Amino acid sequence: MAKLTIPSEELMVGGHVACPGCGAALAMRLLLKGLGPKAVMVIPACCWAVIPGAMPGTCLKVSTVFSSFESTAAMASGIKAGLRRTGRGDVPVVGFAGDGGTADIGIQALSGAAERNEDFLYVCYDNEAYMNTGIQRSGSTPEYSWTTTTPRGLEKRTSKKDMPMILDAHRIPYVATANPSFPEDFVAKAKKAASLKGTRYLHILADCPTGWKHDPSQMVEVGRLATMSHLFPLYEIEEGRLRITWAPSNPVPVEKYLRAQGRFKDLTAEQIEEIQAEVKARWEGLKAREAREKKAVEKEAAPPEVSAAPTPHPAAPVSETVYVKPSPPLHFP
Ligand SMILES: Cc1ncc(C[n+]2csc(CCOP(=O)(O)OP(=O)(O)O)c2C)c(N)n1
Ligand code: SF4
Ligand SMILES: [Mg+2]
Repeated sequence: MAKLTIPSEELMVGGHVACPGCGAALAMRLLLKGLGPKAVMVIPACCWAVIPGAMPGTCLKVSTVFSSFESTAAMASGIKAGLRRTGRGDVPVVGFAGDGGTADIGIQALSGAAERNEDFLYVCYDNEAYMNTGIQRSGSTPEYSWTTTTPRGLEKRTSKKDMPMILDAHRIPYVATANPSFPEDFVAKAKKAASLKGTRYLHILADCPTGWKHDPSQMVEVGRLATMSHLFPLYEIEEGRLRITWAPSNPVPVEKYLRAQGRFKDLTAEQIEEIQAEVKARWEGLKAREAREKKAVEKEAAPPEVSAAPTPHPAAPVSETVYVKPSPPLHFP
């Protein structure tokens, strides 16, 4: 019998108020299984600021701090510094934001924190639009997608920002993609990310039946098609070295994924062909990079007569905030 690798402990319990079939809800449930009960979540304005339920109730059994939309990474950096200062540096701090809060409005704080290699995990659950405020397009909305601000006939005409690769360009210790439709791979990456130091980034494809326009019962299947078609590949980049963690040997046509969703209802055959060609080119780029980096590592491990290959990018030092000794407290009468 196959051994189950996903912990049975539930850190997200009943009572959440997400729509039926919400991929972001499943993503949080799986993520917490990988992180464990000590995690402190920092959540900005997004669906997940609402999903836990009305105060004082919450479906989350971990500490949660709500940040302003743009400051998730800054707040996570500060919380981690405070925990370190008070001798609790082992507590994992996790920013958990939507694609709007990551690719658009929070990108400055995230980029700054990643450049300093602040010690936290940042998770973007990417439902490819500003869902909480009514399905407006974000920088992560894919080309030709319908949203309320890219209506029929005026669908989005620019590509989705490639956030994992943008974070990889910051040379942080760990970047990975994950998909709740592949739970073992998902939880393994959450666990690994939690075990590392420095800035770690997890990019999750989070189906939103409300905005993607399909029946909620199809959430897991639509997510599967995203990876089965190579449109959302599963990979991780550890210390600059990319590894594809799971891939189908026979990808399904990307049309199957697109046709399963109302937001792509009006796509023409030519547009689908264009998307298919782009998916193929990106996939081949990933495969080529994986092969190149594997070869470099093998060369490095070879006996000394083989010329030493350059190591993948060196890890930046983990940011340790320098503290100025506080001056004695002021006493007011
Ligand atoms: C500075 C600021 N601008 C706008 C808003 C309004 N707002 C709240 S949630 C949200 C959408 C968030 O989108 P995303 O980050 O993709 O998360 P999702 O809602 O899709 O889960 C917006 C625009 C806000 N709260 N603060
Ligand atoms: S709008 Fe989408 S992301 Fe938000 S709770 Fe509903 S299904 Fe989830
Ligand atoms: Mg979103």
